Amino acid sequence: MKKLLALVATLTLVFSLAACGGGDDGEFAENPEIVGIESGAGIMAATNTAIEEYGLEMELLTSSGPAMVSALGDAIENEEWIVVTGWSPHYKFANYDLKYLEDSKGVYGDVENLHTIARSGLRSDDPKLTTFLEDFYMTSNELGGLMGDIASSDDDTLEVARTWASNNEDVWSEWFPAGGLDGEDEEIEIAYVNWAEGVAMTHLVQALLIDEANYSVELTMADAGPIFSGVSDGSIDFFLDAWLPVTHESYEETYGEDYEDLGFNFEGARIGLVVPTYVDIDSIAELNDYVN
Ligand code: PBE
Repeated sequence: MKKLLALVATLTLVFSLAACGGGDDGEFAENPEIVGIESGAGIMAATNTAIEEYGLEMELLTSSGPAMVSALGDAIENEEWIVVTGWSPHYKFANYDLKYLEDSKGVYGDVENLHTIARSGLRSDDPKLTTFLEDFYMTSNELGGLMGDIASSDDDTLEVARTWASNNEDVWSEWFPAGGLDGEDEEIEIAYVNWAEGVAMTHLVQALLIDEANYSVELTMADAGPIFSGVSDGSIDFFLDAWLPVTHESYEETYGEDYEDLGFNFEGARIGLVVPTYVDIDSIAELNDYVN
């Protein structure tokens, strides 16, 4: 009986191996989809282009940044194959062993920067705040540390940002103009999308503007489209998470004349399709070989 079971097991193994590379039972058979995020994200548009350009037989699932990370975590726990729309900076690379799939067609562009964009009137209304925002800049280690603290804590995000700020005064003190910044209780509207890097940067700036500069700060979470349009029509003061020149190119084309780009706050960002390292392929072009 044992021998028979062993034989069956061996045959099953042989058949499953044979199935890889185009059989009916590909490794993505359970999940023949790319786990995406919010529909307004540039990476979603890029992924639809990738599906066309590479002729991928996979659906793109619309979800959210946090839901994508939890789908990734669940799949990794079960060692299942999964492919997600991924980007860096992001704490998922610190928590899991992941890799970008090679993009030989260059659909996802090259490395890019995160920019701060502000409503056109902000500079004349509040030149010192504008200078602060121009000087706001984080290195990969700084932002990665803050994002990691937020991801691993159950505390309120603003409180985590406050704690980070109190431990990193040398980082942020340089952003304040000589003579300091006093908002005199002025109300500032900041918008952000539920993307980990933007959540982190936005709550840090909120903490600093409240605690160190006497502003009253309103945060609004929204999708990227309404945010770009809000910064253009002046209902939002600024947004810290504009990915340029590639990911948010279409928003820049539509709204770029109507807001002020205050320059980059982070260098070396990247988007693409991301898989756990145990997923045995290296490129987007290979995906179809493992779909049933
Ligand atoms: N992201 C994170 C965004 C920009 C920030 C890569 C998911 C996007 O694709 O629009």
